[in-house]
Amino acid sequence: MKRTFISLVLLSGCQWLLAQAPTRKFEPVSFSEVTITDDFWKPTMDKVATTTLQACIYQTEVKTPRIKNFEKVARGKNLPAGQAGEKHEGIFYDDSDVYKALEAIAYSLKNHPDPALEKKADEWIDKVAAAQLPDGYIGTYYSLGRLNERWSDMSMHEDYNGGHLLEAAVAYYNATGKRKLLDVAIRFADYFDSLFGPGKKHWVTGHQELELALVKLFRATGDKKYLEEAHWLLEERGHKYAKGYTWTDWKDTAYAQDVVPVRDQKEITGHAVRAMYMYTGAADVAALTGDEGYMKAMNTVWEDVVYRNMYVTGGIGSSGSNEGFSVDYDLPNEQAYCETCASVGMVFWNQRMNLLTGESKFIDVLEKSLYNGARDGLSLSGDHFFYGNPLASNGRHFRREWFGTACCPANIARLVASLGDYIYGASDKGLWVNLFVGSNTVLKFGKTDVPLTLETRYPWEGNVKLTLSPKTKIKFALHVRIPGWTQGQAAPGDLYAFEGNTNTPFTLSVNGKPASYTMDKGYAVVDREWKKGDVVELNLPMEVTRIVARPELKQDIERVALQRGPLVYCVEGADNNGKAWDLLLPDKAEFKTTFQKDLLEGVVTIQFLAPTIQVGQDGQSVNTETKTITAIPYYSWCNRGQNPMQVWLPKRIKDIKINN
Ligand code: FUB
Ligand code: ZN
Repeated sequence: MKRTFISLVLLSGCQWLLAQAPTRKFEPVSFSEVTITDDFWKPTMDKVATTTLQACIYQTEVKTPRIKNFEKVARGKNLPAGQAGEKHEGIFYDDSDVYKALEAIAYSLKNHPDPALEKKADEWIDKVAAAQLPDGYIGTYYSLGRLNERWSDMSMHEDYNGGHLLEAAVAYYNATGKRKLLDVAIRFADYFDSLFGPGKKHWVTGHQELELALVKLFRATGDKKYLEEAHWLLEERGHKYAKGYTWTDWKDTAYAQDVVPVRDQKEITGHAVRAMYMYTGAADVAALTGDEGYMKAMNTVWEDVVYRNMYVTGGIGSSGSNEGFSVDYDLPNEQAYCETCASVGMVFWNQRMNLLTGESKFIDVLEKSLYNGARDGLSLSGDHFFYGNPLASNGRHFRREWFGTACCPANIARLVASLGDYIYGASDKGLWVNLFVGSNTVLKFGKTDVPLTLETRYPWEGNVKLTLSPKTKIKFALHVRIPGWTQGQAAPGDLYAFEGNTNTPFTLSVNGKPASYTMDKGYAVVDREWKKGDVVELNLPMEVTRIVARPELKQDIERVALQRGPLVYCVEGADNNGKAWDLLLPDKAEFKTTFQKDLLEGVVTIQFLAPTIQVGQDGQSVNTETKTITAIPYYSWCNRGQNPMQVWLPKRIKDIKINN
C-alpha cells in the first residue's frame, strides 16, 4: 500500500493517544487506496462523475447563486472602507453545497480521473480561498453585510458550513495532494478555536457536522487541538448553552439532541441528519480518546434506532415536520420522510461503530442503508434526486433536478464517490472484508505488500472471489463478513424477521477446498499463512426472503416485504399495468428470479403469481384475476415516470387499495 504523507501524519497523531486509549479494532482502507471495478457500483460511480457532479456544478454555479456569493465576498474585501458591499442570495447554509460538491469531486477523481473536473474544483477553491476573511472567518451569509452578527445565533449553520469545508479540504488533499483548501480549512479551524473552547465562549453546534470534520482535520494534520475541539463541542451539548433567535424559538431542544449530555443519551430524538452526524463525530472522538461514556451511550442509542425506528430499507426519520424521529414504531410508508442524507448518515455512523467494536452487525445495517435507503436517493440517470424516500406511493412522488435547500444531491454524490472507504478494514493483525464490491487494493503487513483482488456479481449473484498475492508468504487473519441475512436475521434486533425457513448455508473455500474458519463477531476468520495466488471463495445464498415486522409497527401489519441479498424489493406500476396496490401476496407464493439486463440498467427482478382485484366502471362490480407480478429492487423505482409503488405487500384483503 502506497503510504502517503497523510498516513504518516495520521500515525504519529494517533500514537499520541494509542498508549492511553482503547482504539478501533481496525482502520478502514482509504478510498484513495482502493480501485473499484465492480459491475454494480462502478457504472454508478461513473454516472456520478460524469452526470451528477455536472448537475451539482450547474446548480451551484449557474442556476443558483451559491458560487456567486463567494465571488461577492471576495469583491467586497477590496471595497474602500465604508462602502456597502453586495447582498447575499439564497439560504444561509448554501455554502455547504459548494463544499459537499468539492468533496465528492475529490473522491471521484480517484476512480474516474478527469482533468477538466479537477480544474473546475481548483477554480472553485480559488474562489473559496478568496472569500476567507483575514481573521480566518469564512461564511458568505454573514460576510455579505452581516459581519457584526456572526456567531450570534447557534442555529445559523456557520459551524455546519465550516465542517463541510473541513471535510472537502481533507478529501481534496488526500485525493490530489493539493493543500490550498486544506490551508483555508486550517485557518478557519484555528479561528474557530480562538473563539470557542474551554475557558473561551460556549458553543453548541446548531447542526452537528463540525465535530466529525474536526476529527478528520486532526487525522490529516496530526494537530491534537482539533480533536480536543471536537470533543469539547460534543461536551457542550445538554447543558442549556444553546442560544440564538431560531434556537430559543424551538420548543424542544430534542430536535438537535441537546436535552442531555451526549454521554447520557439513551434514545434517538429529533432531526435525523443532525443525530447521525453527531454520533459519527462521537464515535470518532471515542475511537481516539477511549471515552467510554460515548461508547456506552452510542450502543444504547443505536439499538433504539435499529430495534424501534428504522425502516426495512435502512432509512430513518419518519416525520417530515422535524425531518426526523417521532415515537417508537411509527414508520408510515407512504408518508415516510426518510431523507436521503439521513441514510447517508447511517452509513457514516455504522462504519464508525464497526471500526470501534469489530462487530459485523453494524455493516449489516450500513449495507441495508447503502443499497436501499441511500441509493434510492439518486436516479439511474444520475441527475434527478429524491429528498424523501417513501416506501409506498400512490404515484404522486417524483424525482427532482434539485432542491431549494442545500442538501441531498451533493451528499449522495460524495457517498457514492467515496465507496472505496467502506469495503476493507485492516490492522497489523488482519484484513476485514466488509462489503462485497469488485475492487483491488494493496495492503501492507509489516514490510510485505499484499495485492488483493475482489471479483463478484453481487448483489445479483452471491459468489465472491478474493485473490491474494503477497510477494512472500505471510500469516494474517482474513475476516470475511457473513451477512446477518444469511444467518436468519432480517436486521439486527427483532423489529424485522424472516417468515419461513431461510437457512441455506453460505460456503467458504480456500483454493477450492472447504476453508477452515472460526466465526467471530459475524466474520468468518481464516487465520493462516497466505501465499501468492491464494483464492478465497465465498458463496452467499441469494434466495428471495419474506420479511415481516413486529406487530407494534402498525403500518406493516399483515404485510410482507421481499428481500434478495442486501436488496429490498418493491412492486411498481410500470411493470404491472400501472398498478401496485391491487394485489395480495399469497402465503405460499413461489418466487422466480430473472436478471433482466435491459431493464433499469440491469436488475434481477422477482416474479410471482398473485390475486389482483379490479373494480368495474360502475364502481360496484369487482373482479379478481391471478396475474404474474414483477417486483424490482426498491432503489430502482421511479425511474420511469410517476408510478404507484409498494414495498410492504398486503397478505389480507382488508389492506389493499385497489385504485393505485
Ligand atoms: O440543515 C441542513 C440540511 O438541510 C439538513 O441536514 C437537512 O435535513 C436539510 O434540512
Ligand atoms: Zn438531505
